[in-house]
Amino acid sequence: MSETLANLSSETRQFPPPEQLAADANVKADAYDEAAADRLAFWAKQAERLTWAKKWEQILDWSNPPFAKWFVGGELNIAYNCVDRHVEAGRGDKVAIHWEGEPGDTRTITYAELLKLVSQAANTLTDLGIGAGDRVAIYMPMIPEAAVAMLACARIGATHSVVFGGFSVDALATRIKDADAKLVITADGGYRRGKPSALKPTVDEAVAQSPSIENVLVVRRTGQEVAWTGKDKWWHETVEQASPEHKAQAFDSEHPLFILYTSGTTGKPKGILHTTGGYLTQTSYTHNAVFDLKPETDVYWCTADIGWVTGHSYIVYGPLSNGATQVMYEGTPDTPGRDRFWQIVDKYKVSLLYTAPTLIRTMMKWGDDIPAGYDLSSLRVLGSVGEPINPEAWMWYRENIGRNRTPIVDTWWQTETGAVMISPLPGVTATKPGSAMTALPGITADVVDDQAQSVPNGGGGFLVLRDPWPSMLRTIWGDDKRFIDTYWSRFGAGAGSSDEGWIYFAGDGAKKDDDGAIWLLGRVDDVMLVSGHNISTTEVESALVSHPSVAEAAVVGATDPTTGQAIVAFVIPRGNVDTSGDAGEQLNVDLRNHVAKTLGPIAKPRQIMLVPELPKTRSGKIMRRLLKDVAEHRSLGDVTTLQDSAVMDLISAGMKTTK
Ligand code: 6R9
Repeated sequence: MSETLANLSSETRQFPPPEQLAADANVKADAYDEAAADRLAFWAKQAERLTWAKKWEQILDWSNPPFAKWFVGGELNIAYNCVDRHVEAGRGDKVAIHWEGEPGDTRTITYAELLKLVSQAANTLTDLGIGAGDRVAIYMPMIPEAAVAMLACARIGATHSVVFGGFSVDALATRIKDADAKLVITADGGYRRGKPSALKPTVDEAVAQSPSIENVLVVRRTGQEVAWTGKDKWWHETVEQASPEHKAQAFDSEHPLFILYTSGTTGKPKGILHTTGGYLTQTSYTHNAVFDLKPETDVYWCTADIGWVTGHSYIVYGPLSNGATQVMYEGTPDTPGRDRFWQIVDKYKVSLLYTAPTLIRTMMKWGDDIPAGYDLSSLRVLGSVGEPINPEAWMWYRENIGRNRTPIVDTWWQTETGAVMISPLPGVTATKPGSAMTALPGITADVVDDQAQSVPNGGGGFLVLRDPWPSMLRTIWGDDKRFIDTYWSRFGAGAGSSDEGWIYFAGDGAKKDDDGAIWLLGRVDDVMLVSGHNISTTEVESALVSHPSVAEAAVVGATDPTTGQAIVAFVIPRGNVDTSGDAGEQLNVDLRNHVAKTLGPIAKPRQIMLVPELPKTRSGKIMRRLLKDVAEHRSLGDVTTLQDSAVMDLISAGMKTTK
């Protein structure tokens, strides 16, 4: 981006919070004033939500930026905070996890049972020679043992590194080696799309390349045949036989809790490091504030996978530290039928639902009549995370799932931020479809131009965070220089100017509307430069999705001899749309005109490809980089984080038949 990002769309709809919800809300409007008056005191108050073995001496040490220390000198145990203290307070019989396996098997785990499992697993890890500071790789399906494994590591001070259960041998081996992990915790497999899907063979191959691994702990989930090596131990022969007595020891507030790798667009994956006290403070606070969690009555469900940061912060650490009752689901949303999600909401009377735009758009594509067949009246707050949510998908979510009653919280954050940073508060904010609205209390977000100057309302540019926050990443594992270069060297003091503070560069484009609400516009690497205008992928995609024939869209800028870059769109038509022959040609023309009419002629795509699928990561983000390779007729770059590699063949085949 040379200057600022064009602001092409406008939105006038607005939805105030329901009156009763606003009156009963955990967090009210005064939280913003309180945090603005004294940000550090505000976060210290939130840290009091946790049980500390030793209180901190200093709230924030920022004397060596950008390396932050929060709650300096404090000591606590994360697992104690997520499990033991609820049992000690007499809530041992409360359900922690309603687990739903894909084939329909279920487990109900109370906090007392969770304490037993975590204690047994902690004892087993200790027996296997794992101690504080050691790294443990976790490569699991969505079963309760995944959460138990994470909590057991936290309990003994081992640093976990969860790797998505769908990643390849290479991806797993690279992550094991980068962190020098001593143990892998895995399973024989998990259920996906109605079938057992094996995990153990991938682990076997990765471990063969990774001399640091001493043991492999294997949960039996599917019962499928597995090869057995000298390093393997069954979970049911170790953990389930271990003593359920384990006393949690407190660790320093800055003790490393986990590493989670993000791929980024180039280079080797970055091991994002999170620590203890600040991370738990902010995940716990935001889970309570953003979802208005009432632990006694709410049933919460986050549909993310544990291998994504959303699973770490909003399945494991946030909800459990708050003593929530939650649903955890193993499988895919269309197994056995496309109504599985709504069946689960109805069955468990889910009141707080947290999911991703990619799923919402998929549900839109499948049709309104599917959710319409279910009683969704238990729902109270709906959340979205992972990508910008197009206004059209937001409205569909509100009308068809929230039945025009429930607030939507569009939560912007990253693996690096650890917890939600920008989001409405459900009892306070009048929301706008497609906007994450404003920074949460205690957070300072801004949109700046390339000189780090705040853009006026109505302007667009780069999203930045101006002040350190408790759950911020502490570094990139083993690479402090890359940490500084990637996040702190674009603007402010990190870029060498002495008169500006340290400014965190998020890598996202954003704009402020006339009221100062923030609209996320996609990764800055994806911004298209068309005839001298910086155009965001998000705005063009949202314009396409607002056409009744379109289910999903992804746009990229492809090199063009006249305009520098030209907009190329990949569009999935809705199920009932005729795309054969002339009808397809006509749709193509209509869609290009629709975008020109909605956003202006500058945003009119040069070319539209009708495709059956889009390439996505396992967390549902569209991989525009691969589409750009297709649009520019190059061979494909790194596809290791692609959810389904057959998709690219479908798209390339489609290219030959459409203009
Ligand atoms: C939590 C998570 C981070 C990137 C982030 C941004 C995109 C996430 C968003 C959103 C617009 C939202 N993103 N939430 N964009 N609106 N509500 O997704 O972490 O996997 O590290 O991805 O996702 O581009 O920079 P992570």
